[in-house]
Amino acid sequence: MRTHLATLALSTADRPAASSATPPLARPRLPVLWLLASGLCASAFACSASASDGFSGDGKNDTVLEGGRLVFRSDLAMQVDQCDTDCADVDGDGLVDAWEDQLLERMRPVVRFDEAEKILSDPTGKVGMVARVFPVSLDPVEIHVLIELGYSNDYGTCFGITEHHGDSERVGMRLVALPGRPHDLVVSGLYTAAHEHTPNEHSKLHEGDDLLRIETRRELGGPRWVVFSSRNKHATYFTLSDCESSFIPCVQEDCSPDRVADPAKFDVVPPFVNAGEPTAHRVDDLAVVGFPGDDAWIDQRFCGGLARNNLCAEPTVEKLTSDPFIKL
Ligand SMILES: [Ca+2]
Ligand SMILES: [Ca+2]
Repeated sequence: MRTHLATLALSTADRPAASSATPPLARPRLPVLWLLASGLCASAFACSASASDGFSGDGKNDTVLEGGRLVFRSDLAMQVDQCDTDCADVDGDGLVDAWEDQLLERMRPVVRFDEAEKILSDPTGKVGMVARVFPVSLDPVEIHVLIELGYSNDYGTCFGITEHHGDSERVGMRLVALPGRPHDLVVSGLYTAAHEHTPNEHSKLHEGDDLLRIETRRELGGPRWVVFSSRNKHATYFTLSDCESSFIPCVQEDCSPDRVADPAKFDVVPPFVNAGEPTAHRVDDLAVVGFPGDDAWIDQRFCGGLARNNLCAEPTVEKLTSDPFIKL
């Protein structure tokens, strides 16, 4: 198990390649999971941030819980028209790309696996995130973040008969400005997709007091959101009880490690890429997060970097453009 976690973690080492496939970022990003893989820390979450990762834990580029609500604090300018240096906006959405990347680095969730999750022992197993950060409004500020949780395989239900290449799940975040604090955004909505767009869908939008049920764990000086990935099917749940109380025919949804010596080994912060916007891409080829042959923006089933067939998952572009926070 330890070896394969390292394999997953090492996929983070692809991140420099991701950077080379995209416009240069304003600052280097330390692959957090590389620390885990390299054995420099027993747990990525116990590591101190280095000076090179851009996250000092001193409140300048950080997260904090305020009244139970997750807040992102940055010392970078968010909007291009309020930015003096490192103001690239390749995807043309009015948000400074370096700020977008910083938000993803710090706010993308921990994925917590069940102790029997097959992807952790599959030599070809990969987990990666494909993200989009965009403004719905800049006055007042409302930012939406959509993150595809890409898995190389769905290991199936009903004795494996529905196993297929590629598994395309996702989460979403809605953030709004805090009064008088232009650099700080508070989470006002979270979305967890579970068997999205299927007859067994258990996707949920979390707002208001429901947000207080958020699970976090401390990392780099601040809390990081934890989501629960169901065993082998990878449906995303907000809490352990949400997962294990869901009913799906022929499936017993299990989440979170039970009766293991070190539960932290089942928490993964996958590598990510910021794909940009539908009309101005920052990346197309998802090889940069471990999925060669998959594309962020064309209408193509997601096959997790494995052989293509019609059983592969929903296209990544669907996960990046269908907005769960927009009420029709
Ligand atoms: Ca931008
Ligand atoms: Ca963007």
